[in-house]
Amino acid sequence: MGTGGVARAEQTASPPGAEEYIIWPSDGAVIHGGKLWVRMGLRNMGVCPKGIAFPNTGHHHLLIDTDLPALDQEIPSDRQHLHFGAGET
Ligand SMILES: [Cu+2]
Repeated sequence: MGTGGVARAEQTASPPGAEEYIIWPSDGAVIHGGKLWVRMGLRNMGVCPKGIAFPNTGHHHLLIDTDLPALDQEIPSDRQHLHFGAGET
């Protein structure tokens, strides 16, 4: 998806014990230079592309320096709301 689009927040439950976490950078880290790799982890759940109905899977949205939108609202797709709808990890 290009910039300026939106993604609908899906209302599906995570499986018991599912845990999403960020390995790097650490919470509160300040990154200078504008480019970085984010290392994400996921336990007890799988990743798949947006729109694929497969049990216990989903895809990532990474929010940077912004507040979490209301979960019943569309999630923007822009420089502060990165959408990994192809199932990128
Ligand atoms: Cu999405």
